[in-house]
Amino acid sequence: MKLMKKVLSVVAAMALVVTLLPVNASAATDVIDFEDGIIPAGIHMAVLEDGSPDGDPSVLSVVDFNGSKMLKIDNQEGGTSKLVFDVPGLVGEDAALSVRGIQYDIIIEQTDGRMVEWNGGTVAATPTGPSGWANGKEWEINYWDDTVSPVTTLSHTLEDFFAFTDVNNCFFLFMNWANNGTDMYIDNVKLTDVDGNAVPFLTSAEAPAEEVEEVEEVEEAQEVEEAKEVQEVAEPAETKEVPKTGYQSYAWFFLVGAVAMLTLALVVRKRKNIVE
Ligand SMILES: [Ca+2]
Ligand SMILES: [Ca+2]
Repeated sequence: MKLMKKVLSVVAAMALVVTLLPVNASAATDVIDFEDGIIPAGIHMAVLEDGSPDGDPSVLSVVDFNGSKMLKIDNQEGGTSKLVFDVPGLVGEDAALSVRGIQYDIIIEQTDGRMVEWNGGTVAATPTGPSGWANGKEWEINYWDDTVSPVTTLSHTLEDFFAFTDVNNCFFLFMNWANNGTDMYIDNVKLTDVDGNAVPFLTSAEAPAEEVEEVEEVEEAQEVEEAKEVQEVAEPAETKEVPKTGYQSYAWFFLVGAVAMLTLALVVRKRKNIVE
């Protein structure tokens, strides 16, 4: 019974490691590509103080478009769509004031049969500087060849004078002033510091915190030897370059092997008991 208990505890610990791997692998990232289907809490449509939409009541969702998952801004009433990138919500309060630049890809789609025609507004208006509208660099896509525009990369870097100074007032605001009912698709969002280096997003900030707690419990509950096994398997997850599927198949292979060996040990011991 003691051996069986040990087998079960090791299997449980290793199964936890396997479920932990994808979470660790996506804990920090330099780009939001929406491939996980999630809209980060720091990205939302602008609202007025009473909570009603500021501009068009556009609806956000993650959709498959142009061969990738993208954030769709579904314009509802032909008004100005205003999308907020809340910097502390995306990179955490500690890193927020180090952010100076934003970049993302955009596609415009006209769904009423017309061409894309003229679309434009601000890449990233900010609450810093003399005027919230004037601070952001303007963009325009003037496309009359199709109902869907080619991918355009928009970027804006704040001059020193416009740098964020208040973590409670720290965001980039995208706007489309076309007011012609076009929908927008956003992808590959990046934030950079004053030197142009990526500031990592905290997209899975809540999930890893819960998982780490579980690991601590496991380590306390298990014997030192078993805790070592958990660490040995968990280490490769810190190396970003290896694909997730690689970790998972490796970990599952390890798990299956360990179960087989421990079961064999149990059987041998039982047979030994019978012989005795
Ligand atoms: Ca994508
Ligand atoms: Ca629409």
